Formats: sequence, structure tokens, C-alpha cells
Amino acid sequence: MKTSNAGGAVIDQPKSREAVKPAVDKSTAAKPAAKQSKIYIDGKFYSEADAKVSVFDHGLLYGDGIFEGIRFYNGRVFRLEEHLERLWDSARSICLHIPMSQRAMTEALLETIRQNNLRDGYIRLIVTRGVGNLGLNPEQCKTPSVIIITAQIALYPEAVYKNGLSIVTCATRRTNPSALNPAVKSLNYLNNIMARIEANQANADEGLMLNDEGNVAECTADNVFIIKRGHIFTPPITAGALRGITRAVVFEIAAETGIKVTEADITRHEMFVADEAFLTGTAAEIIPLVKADGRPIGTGKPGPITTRMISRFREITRETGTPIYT
Ligand code: PXG
Repeated sequence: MKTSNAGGAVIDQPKSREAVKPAVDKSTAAKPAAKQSKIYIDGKFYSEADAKVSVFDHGLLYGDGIFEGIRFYNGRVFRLEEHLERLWDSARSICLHIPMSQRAMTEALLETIRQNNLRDGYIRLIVTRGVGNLGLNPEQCKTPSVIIITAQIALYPEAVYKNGLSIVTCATRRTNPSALNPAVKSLNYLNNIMARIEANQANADEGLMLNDEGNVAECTADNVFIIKRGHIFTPPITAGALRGITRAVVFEIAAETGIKVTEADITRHEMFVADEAFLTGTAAEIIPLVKADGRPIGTGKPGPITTRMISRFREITRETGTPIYT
């Protein structure tokens, strides 16, 4: 299911299932005129219609660039420093020079949100290699481009958090770190998109991706956690999991509540026999997982530890973050 925001930007939502249908049928509901968002490109703001990049940008030609997906809640950007750290790490790894300081990037991000007059939403931050020629050599690209797009992300319907999601294991494996390391949040997400297509074709909400050893890495856009006998497990970064910002918040909540978390290799069997499981991601937040490859996980309903995690996560997102309007 796709959800369109007032400004026309769209981000993925779980697949349409009876449980996650929006209360209002958007195709028939009376809509106010769509408010156009303002988009930041290289220091200037553009209307959606005028926000354009060159067809010679290597971000388009080769997926040569990096990105972050960030949320802001209640007038504060959630974990902004961590997102910028990860962006800068991605940049270093692919030898991309971000043409501004982290401080200037913070100001550009906050100003983009202010220009759009939002208090809650989603930010897509993109740095492309920039304009080159049709050859792949990045030395042709003299200046990377910075793009910041805001979206009025709708929270997933409450039913998703109450009823949970289903996943299927995808044949498409997480890329081996000896190729493009999956720790780089690059603009080349085709591998994950291939897995997502498999999940769609199986009518599942998300796709589970394994690494070359056959262990669980993560889902196509979310980290994976399982719970067995009160103990939380998640795959280590070395298994191909992204160092998720939401994943790190789960570690903090667990420490706070005295629940043990261990980074360990997880097999499909361990997913099937888990007492509880959940996914984490900036857009998804923390979402219960209730079915894997047709097997109900635990009771087939969100478990108590997952439910506690979700409510504490919501408190933290409401109460912390970089203020946008000061
Ligand atoms: N794994 C992958 C492969 C991701 O792309 C996560 C885990 C979760 O990480 P954070 O830091 O967000 O907790 C991501 C997140 C989306 C979306 O719409 C999310 C991502 C990429 C593209 C779309 O949820 N990245």
C-alpha cells in the first residue's frame, strides 16, 4: 500500500491487508487542494515542479550516492546526530566528499522543515555524486549534490501495531560485504527492491533477507529482532544488518528495562520458534512480527515485550530530539 502525503511525496507502507486498511478511503474522500512542499537542492529551495536534477547526475545513472531517512516528532528531529554520523560514514566508505559541514547540514535540514511548516514528518536526505558524463568514473563528477525532501508521513494504522506483520524469506540474498558493503546506505537499493518484489508476490508485508551463510541479515528496509525466553536477539552488523538508528534505541530501552539483548547469528528455524519478534526502522518504528513463512510466531499475536518496547519508544520519540523551532 502506498500512502501519498499532501505534498505528493510517497513512502512505503506495509502491504494492504484487511487489518491495515486506512479508516478513510482516500480515493473517495473529499481532499483539500494538495499543498506543494518545498525541496532543498544545493542551498536553494524549489517547488516540487521545479525540484530537478540533471540526467547526467551519477546518482541517477549509477545509483552513485548515499541517503538517510529521518523522522521528526513533535517539533524535534529524532536522533539527528546519529543519522548524520551514519551519512558521513557512508560517504567516507564510497570516497564521496559531502560539500558541507555536519553543522551546516543540520541547519539546512532544520530550515527545510521550517520552510514546510511541519512539526511531525519524515525527511529524505540525499547526497549524489553529482553531474558527470555517461562514463562511470566518479572523477568526472566535480560537485556532489545535496537534496532534502520532507514528507508528511502518516503513522501506520494502529491496527498494524496491534495485529503485527507477516514476512517471507526472499531468495535474493543481502549483498556480501566483500561486494558493496550493506553498511553503506547507498542510492543503489535494487538488491533490496528485488527482495521486496518477492515479498509482494508472496503477498507478505515484508521480505526477510539472508546473508551468504544462510543466516538472517534483516528485512528489506527494517532490522529484525526475535525474543526467546525473555531474551532479545538480533543479527550482528557483520551478518549484513544495517546499523539501524531505531535498532540502537531498542538496545537502550532494553538496558533501561533490564532485558538482555544479544547480537547473534539467527537462522530461519530460530525465527520460526521465537516467542515474539519485531521489526525496527525509521518509517516503521517498532512493529510486531506475527508470521514468518506461514508459521505463526509465538501465539501469532504481538507479545508483551514487543508491546512494552513500542510504548516506551513512543515516549522517547515524543520527548527527545533536536528542536526545529527555537
Ligand atoms: N535496514 C535497511 C536495509 C534499511 O534501509 C533499516 C534497516 C532501518 O534503519 P533505521 O536507521 O531507519 O532504523 C533501513 C532503513 C523506509 C525506508 O521507507 C527505510 C530505509 C530505506 C528506505 C526506505 O522505511 N532505511
